[in-house]
Order: sequence, then C-alpha cells, then structure tokens
Amino acid sequence: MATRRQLLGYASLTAAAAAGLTTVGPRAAAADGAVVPALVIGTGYGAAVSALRLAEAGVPVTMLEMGRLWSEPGEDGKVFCSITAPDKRSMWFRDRTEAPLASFLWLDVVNRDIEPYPGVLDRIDHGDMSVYVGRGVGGGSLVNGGMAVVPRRDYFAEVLPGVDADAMYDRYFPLAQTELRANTIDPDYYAESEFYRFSRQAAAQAEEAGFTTVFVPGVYDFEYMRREEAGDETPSALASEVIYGNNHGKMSLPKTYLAKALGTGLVTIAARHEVRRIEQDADGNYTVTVEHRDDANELVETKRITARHLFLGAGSLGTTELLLRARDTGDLPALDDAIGQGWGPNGNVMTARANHAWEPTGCKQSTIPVMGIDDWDNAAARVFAEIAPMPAGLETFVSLYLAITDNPERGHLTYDAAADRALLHWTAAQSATGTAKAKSLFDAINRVHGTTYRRDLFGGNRAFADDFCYHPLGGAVLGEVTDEYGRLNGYERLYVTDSALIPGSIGVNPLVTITALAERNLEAIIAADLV
Ligand code: FAE
Repeated sequence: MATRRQLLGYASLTAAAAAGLTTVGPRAAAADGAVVPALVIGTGYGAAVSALRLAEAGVPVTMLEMGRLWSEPGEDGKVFCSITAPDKRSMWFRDRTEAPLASFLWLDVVNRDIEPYPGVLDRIDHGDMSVYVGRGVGGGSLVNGGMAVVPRRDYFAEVLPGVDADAMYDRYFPLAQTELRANTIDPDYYAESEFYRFSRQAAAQAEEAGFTTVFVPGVYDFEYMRREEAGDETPSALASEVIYGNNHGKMSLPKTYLAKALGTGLVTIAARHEVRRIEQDADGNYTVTVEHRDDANELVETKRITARHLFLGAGSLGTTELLLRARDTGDLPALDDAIGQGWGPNGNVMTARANHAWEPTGCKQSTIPVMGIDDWDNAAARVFAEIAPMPAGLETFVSLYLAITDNPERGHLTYDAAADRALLHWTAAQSATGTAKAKSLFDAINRVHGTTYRRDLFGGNRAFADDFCYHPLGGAVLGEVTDEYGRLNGYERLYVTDSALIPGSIGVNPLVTITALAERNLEAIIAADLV
C-alpha cells in the first residue's frame, strides 16, 4: 500500500506538472547559485533510491533531470502515446520514430514522422550498437516492461564478487522488490487471458523442446490489468502502451521511490535540466553547470549549482560520459584511468520466430512480458529469454523474444573532445558472440517445432537484432573505478549510483539489481559519510 507520504509526494509531482512547472519541491534548491548538501544527477533507479534514502536521513536533495516531467495530459487527454499511434511524445528530438522493430512483412509500416520534442524514449546511436534509454522524471521506469527479476545468485557472485551476496539476497533484493511494488501475475488469469496467448504458445513450444520456462515478477499492477480486461479500468498494458510510456497500471518510479522522496519535503526535482559539466572548488565541493531548456530545446537558463555530496545516476552512458568529460577536460583530472571500461549490453539479442498458420499468437497482446525461457544452466550457452509481446493490433503469427545471453565481450567508452560526447566502442563481431548463444536455443525450438525465423522485422533481412540494446551496463565499474560502495577513486563525496556500476552483464533484466545495489551502497555511504 502507498503510504501517506508517498501519496503526498505523487500529488505534488502531478500538481507541479499541471501548473506547467518543471520544478517540484523547494525551488530555491535548484536556483542558479544554490548551494545544497546533496545533488543527484538523473531520476532513474539508482538516482531515486539515493534521493529517498538521503532525504530520510534528513539530508536535503536536489535532483536534476534532462527529460520532461511526465504528468500533464496532452490534447488527447493522455500523458503518453501508444506504440501503434506514436506522436511527438514518443521519442527524444526525432523527425521520425525509431522503434526496435523496423518493419513488418518488410514494409515500412512501424515508424511514423513526428515533430521534434523531448519525447520519453531515446535511442543513442554508436555505430554497431544503439542504446535505448528512458528520458524524463523516472528515467527507464517510464518506458520499460517492468520485469523485476532477481539475478541468479551464482551469476551475481560471479559478476560482482566484491559484494556480500548474503546481504543482497537476504536484505537488499527483497527491499528493492517491496519498494518497487513488484508483483506476479495470477497463473489462473494468465492461463485464461486472450492477451497472453502469445506467451502461452511460446512457452509451450519452448517446453516441448526441453527448455524450462518461469514466471517473472513485474512492476505492472496485475490486478489492474485484470480489471482492464474486464472493462472496469482504462486500458494501458492492454492498449499497446509501454515503450513510449504507460498511462496507467505501471508502478514507475514517480509512483514509488520518487513519490516517497518528494513526500519527505526535502527533495527538489528539476526537469529539463541537463548537467553538462562537473568541477570541484577549493573547499572540495562540486559545482555542476546545468542547462535548463524548454520543450523546443531553447536554452532558458544556464545555472551553476554547488553540492557537498554529488551522486551520479544518469544511467550507464550518461554517467560515464559526464565522468569522461570531467576527467579528460581537466575538471576532475584524478578520476580513474579505467573510467569508460567494462561496458556491455547485458548480452541483449532480439529475435522472432514464424509460427505455423494454425498457431495464431493473437490480435490482442498485453505489452507486459511475464514469462522467460531459462536456459542459464547450459554452460555452453547461458541464455535467459524474455517472451516478448508484439502488440500490433492484428494477427502476426510472430513469437518475439528478447534474449539475455552471458556474452563475455566488453566494450569501452572514450571522450571525443571535438564532438564533446562519449563514444562507445563496440563491434558487430562482439555482438555475434551473444547471438550465437541465442541462436542455439531458438534453433532447437525451430527444429522441434518445424518452424523458422522471421526476417521481415529488423531490417536487412536479419533474423537477429543484436545491434541495439535495452540494458546498457557498466562504464564506471564497482570496485574498479570506485570503492566497493560506489565512491569514485581520486575524490571524496563523489559517487556513482546507477547501472554504470555493473560490469556489462547480469544475466536477467537489470532494474532490480540496480535498485538493490543502490540501496546497499547508500546505506553504507549515509552511515559513514553523511551523519
Ligand atoms: P536510467 O533509468 O537510465 O535513468 C537515468 C536518467 O538520467 C534518465 O532519466 C536520463 O534522462 C537522465 N540523464 C542522463 N544524462 C543526464 C544529464 N547529463 N543531466 C541530467 N539528467 C541526465 O538509469 N529493465 C528491467 O529490469 N526490466 C525490464 O522489463 C526492462 N525493459 C526495458 C525496456 C526498454 C524499452 C528499455 C529502454 C529499458 C528496459 N529495461 C528493463 C532497462 C532498465 O530500464 C534500465 O536498466 C534502467 O532504467 C537503468 O537505470 P539507471 O538508474 O541506471
């Protein structure tokens, strides 16, 4: 249940948005020249945990977010647009949408021309790898499928050997799932709903081929979904809403951690505020240079805000870029040489199979995945494949999957001074290592079931889309460029708190790990550095 504080916090957020404001909470804390105890860059999972726990410890917090405050409805009465009818709200300053699926039956029918606008989903292109990220107050929680999966303990220990796994599994993973409001679909509802026919069919085919399938928890409220199907609530997951935002049902960060944080009265969130630069003054405080822009991307004001404690929660690419820029331009020259290393796409590979004509996957599909094919025990090709929907509103006969493989390849980021941005170095050959693992699983299903891959969906006649990811991880790896709690080497009171800490792979969808790790780190940091 939501607490009173949480309700108050969420109310303040929606009221600010309704009044056309970009700042929620005490405004002076985000004014030019403000000096604050703690500043958090970003409003995704790591950032939101940081803000809540700092505020609960009595520390006032300012959060700066480059994306919009997504609460006020547009002309159609909705805050977000659907996948099937995308408009300017869909993507971050584009002339045309760039959805993960490029085409259907090789036809260019998926993407639409749109007006440039600070839309909620961004795609950051880097040659052979494009990275999808959420933009807005709530970060990735606004656009993701909400699958809230705890990683396997053995793999977690392999990836982050310096972290006490007992503490994570006894305390921080359960805490993260509770705060995120993770729940699990009722198997009876799943078994009957026509919106999960696509999932039941793909699961049955995987089982027929000898694979194990598992239900996975999620942060979409499955009781709300059941009422959607009964016609008692406004549909969202059942109305093709997800990657461009959910208008209802999903317990995204503005309804959970951020609402609670605002409810303390000690947190200010300033939206459309992008941090461009981080410097340190003679007293050891950090001053950030922030550009406040409007929805036309015109500069409203450049501000400088100073903080005693600075937390970077701008996501794997955002945090790493800020750190590389600070190091390489000489603003924070003592940052570790290994910043930018250890990046990976969590082994993401998307693929699709063509079902037989007598095996429809359903015109009606929920946008929220609830089941995975778990083949992580296969040491030769560890794969966890999410059974993904394709909510096109028509029968496609497609079984779509987002496979997470244990691809051991790692890329790195460098700072390009001329372009003033970070460049990701990742090659198609590196993706191919993960794709081969995914292929061995889906080849087996195709073999047993007598089916083939769909090649009409990803462009270039390809069966596998391994040139984009949803799960960027790494760039400021825990225990390498930071201590074991995210304190950056070379500086005091400067912290990384997000997906940049995880070295490239975690074996499942990462949001719960990012959240739980931030909970663990903040507890230690607050106890030792702040009180
Ligand atoms: P993140 O949530 O990315 O937040 C970073 C925030 O910082 C963003 O709001 C940025 O706009 C903001 N920012 C960046 N640079 C700046 C700057 N310079 N100044 C101010 N603000 C800045 O970070 N994961 C799951 O576990 N389950 C799923 O089902 C799932 N589905 C996904 C589906 C899609 C389409 C996508 C894109 C991702 C999905 N993910 C999923 C991944 C998950 O959302 C992602 O790992 C987390 O959101 C990363 O959390 P962070 O706290 O690192």
